[in-house]
Amino acid sequence: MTFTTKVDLKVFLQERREQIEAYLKETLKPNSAASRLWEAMAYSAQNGGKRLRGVLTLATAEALQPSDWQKVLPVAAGIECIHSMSLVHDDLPCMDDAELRRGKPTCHRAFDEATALLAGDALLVEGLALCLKAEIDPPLQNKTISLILDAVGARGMTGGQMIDLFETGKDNLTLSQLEQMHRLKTGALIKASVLAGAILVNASEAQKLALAGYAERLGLAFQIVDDLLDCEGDSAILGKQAGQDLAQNKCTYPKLLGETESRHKAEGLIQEAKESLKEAGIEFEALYAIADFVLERQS
Ligand code: GRG
Repeated sequence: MTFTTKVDLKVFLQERREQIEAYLKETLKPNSAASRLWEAMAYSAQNGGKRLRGVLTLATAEALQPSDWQKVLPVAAGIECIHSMSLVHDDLPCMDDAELRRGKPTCHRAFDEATALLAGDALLVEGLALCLKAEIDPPLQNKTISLILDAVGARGMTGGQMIDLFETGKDNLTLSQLEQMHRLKTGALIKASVLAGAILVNASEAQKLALAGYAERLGLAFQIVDDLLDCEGDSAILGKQAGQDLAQNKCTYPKLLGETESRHKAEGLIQEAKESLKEAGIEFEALYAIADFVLERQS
């Protein structure tokens, strides 16, 4: 697939997002038992969002296996459920106590705290169940699930969140500690999204290595841009309240490096991410275009 303009990427992203949305809509249909729980799950998982992680899974699979990538759709949707869970829990009063998410009241504000907690729990389980639905050889599926579990648990996102909650307010993180926290909190799931797409289509070790290099840099750049948007972004476009990092005295890239240097760092990482693909002969343009999107995004 060749993208000649940014419009092409927009169309690609839109199509892939719509495929994920349609899959989620079918899966998170209201259920008569515990209907309030299903409503809260659908409210939190079907409410927009860029679908970056799911699109990365699809694009990676398509890059390596252009004819048969659609079989990974359940995993892409599952990863988006897991990501939505992390946002619901992150927004809870005991964590970031956020009012807005994706332009709407957060789950606990729209429903209540207990419902939001349970909706997050159920989205996690539903997401993992979806990851088992792809029609893929069981050994590849097992590897994928194990990768995702590692990325989400104490060795990944949950560990990173713990460090964020209990360390970053202390104003004493070094750059490498900040980076380590974000590798876990944000980077691990982004990396797993890419590698899941690769494993599910039986990528070679060399391809997986190159894609890991791509995804690690992409994840870090994504977080730096996230920190910059919190400083410079517009709450209406962000769909959440800007300026929260400062209000909560969080340690961020702009705080440690300044805004200009932080942007340079993100640009350098995106360049390296693309080189990692190029060196391995992975030429699928969507992966390059997604890297640019991560840098240029406004929300
Ligand atoms: C219960 C196993 C378990 C884990 C929960 C709460 C938590 C542990 C982790 C929080 C992780 C977190 C919220 C990281 C922030 C990542 C981040 C920058 C999210 C924003 O992602 P976008 O911009 O969001 O892709 P959209 O809305 O576009 O999907």
